[in-house]
Parts: sequence; C-alpha cells; structure tokens
Amino acid sequence: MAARKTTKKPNVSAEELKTYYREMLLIRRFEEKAGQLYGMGLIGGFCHLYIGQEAVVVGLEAAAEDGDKRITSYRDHGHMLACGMEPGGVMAELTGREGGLSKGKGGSMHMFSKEKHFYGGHGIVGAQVPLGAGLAFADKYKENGRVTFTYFGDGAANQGQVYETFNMAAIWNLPVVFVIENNQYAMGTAQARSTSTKDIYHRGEAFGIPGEIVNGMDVLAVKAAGEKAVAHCRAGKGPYILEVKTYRYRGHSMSDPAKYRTREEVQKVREQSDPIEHVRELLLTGKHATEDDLKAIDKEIKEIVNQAAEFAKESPEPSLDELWTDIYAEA
Ligand SMILES: Cc1ncc(C[n+]2csc(CCOP(=O)(O)OP(=O)(O)O)c2C)c(N)n1
Ligand SMILES: [Mg+2]
Repeated sequence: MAARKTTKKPNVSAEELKTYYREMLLIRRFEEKAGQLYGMGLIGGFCHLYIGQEAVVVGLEAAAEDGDKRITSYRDHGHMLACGMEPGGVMAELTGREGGLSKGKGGSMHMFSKEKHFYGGHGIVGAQVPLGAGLAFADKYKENGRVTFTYFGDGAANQGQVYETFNMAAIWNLPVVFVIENNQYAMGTAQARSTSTKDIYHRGEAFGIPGEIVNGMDVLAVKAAGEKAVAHCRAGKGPYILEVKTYRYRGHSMSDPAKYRTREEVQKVREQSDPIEHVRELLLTGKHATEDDLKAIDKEIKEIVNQAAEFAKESPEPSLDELWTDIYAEA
C-alpha cells in the first residue's frame, strides 16, 4: 500500500477538507456501530465493514456529478453513505426492519437507490462489473454525459467476467470508471498469493484501456485521480481504470477471525496511513480548524449514527405481506 504523504499545502479550501473529514468519519462511526449491533445479535447474515477504505469512496464521490451512477460489491455501506443515502435507512436494512432501504428484505449486501443512482450491493464476486458496464452503455445510448463508477476488489479482479467486460467497454467506448479497491486481501488470501503481479490496473492495457495507481489513503489524491478519469470518460474517450491501493482494518466480514495477518500489520497502517487522521492533520496544521472544531464535528457525527441505530432498533419487523412485493420490476 502506498504510504500516506502529507501534502504540505494542498490546493483545497477549509470547507472542502472539513466535508471530507465529516464524510469519512460518518462512514467510520457508522461501521463501528454496525459492528456493535452485529455483536449484540441485532444484525444477522453477512456484514462486511469498510473501515480503513473511507478515502476511496469519499474522494471519488467528490469527483462525481449529479446523475452519475455507482455500483459495488457487498462491502457497500460506505458507498451508500457517501452518495447521500439515509444512514437510518441503511442501518435499519442491516437489522432487517421495515424502515430499511429494501424494507428489511435485503440486508447488508442488497440495497439500492434510484434517487441517488446507487445500483447495489452485489454478493457474487465480480458480478457488478458487467452490470456497471451495462449502466454505462445505457447512458452512452441516451447521450446524457453521465459516468458510472464500477467498484470491485483485488480478488474480483481475477474473475474472467472482468476481462470480458473490459473488452466490451473498450469496443463500445463506454463511460465507465473501473475502480479496483485493492485492499490487499480477498477474504483470507493476501494479494501476493492470489495475483501474479503486484499491480492490477495495467491489465487494461491489453484492451487499450488506460489506468493508474492511486494512493487510497489520501482523499485528495483519490479525488484528483477521479476527476482525471471522469474527464476522460465524459470526453467520449471510453473507460478508465483506477487501482486504488487501500487497506481494510477489520476482518473480511464479521465472522472472520483474521488469522492470516498479524495485529502489528494492521496497527502499522492505522498509525502511519489512516485516511481520516491525514485530513485531521491537514486541517490542524493548516490552521483550518481547531481541536474544538473537530470535536464538534465528531459529536455531530456520533449523534447522526446514534439516531440511525435507534431507528434501526425501533423500526418494526417487516410484515409478512411484504414477501409478495418488489418481486418484479414495474413495466
Ligand atoms: C463468484 C463468487 N466466488 C466466491 C465468493 C466468496 N467470496 C466472497 S468475498 C470473496 C473475496 C473477494 O475479495 P475482493 O474482491 O478483494 O474484495 P474485498 O472483500 O477485499 O472487498 C470471495 C472469494 C463469492 N461471493 N462469489
Ligand atoms: Mg480485497
């Protein structure tokens, strides 16, 4: 993983930095709370936390415009929050309640928002990649200038369907940014054991798709790379690949004992490259915010997350009648 480099004088306003701080903190605190609710038995099934990877989705959302689309894997709560989906609705879906974004019928991996152009939430590794190209195909057909962010992991990058998709996306010049969230593990398998090369983005070269490596622990670097990729797509030049080097602090899912790596490894990343600490440092050293300002933001975020958790606990179980709704799309 790329080490965090503190950009001495980043060309960014105090407000913008505070926005990134707030958005990344919301994801982190939300995920910590989800972990607690899971431990209390209030969340069932699978639950994959995004802690450590916050700068990836926050940086890319900062490069997106209204109407752009996003689709991702099962590690999806951060993507939902970053595109503006209601924390209460996401949390209540995790607890399987009526107030959840899929009315309690989907759970952690299966939420969608037409309004926010969020297309899931996919449990089958790599399945979202061709779907993302399909979304981009629709936009190209409609000539509406929209771009689709298609996120997938380093493990998913070894799936055959990814390369079939690269080929079609290149042939059809689709406006899709393929975002490889390289958190260095696919379940318990380290990237070096599953993948023949250290970097993955250059596989796009075989299809004529440009790409680059991005430091996923630096939200400003992610945003800058995202803007470049989006400009490429909007200019009609076809797909672009961003391999964002990041790290997940928690296990693959809540049921992962994480015996495949040492505590020291995780601790080292937390201490040296944490994406939220990075922005905190920029805010403080640039005198854009005081410790008290940041404490106030922390408190505000804690309240949002607590309210989401209360809503998720109090919302009723879905009624049995819901078994027969939302089965087929409306014609
Ligand atoms: C087709 C398929 N094969 C295997 C699995 C089991 N599985 C779930 S997640 C995962 C690892 C994926 O790792 P990666 O793409 O790096 O994403 P990350 O979990 O690190 O975000 C595997 C093998 C699955 N869900 N779908
Ligand atoms: Mg991975």
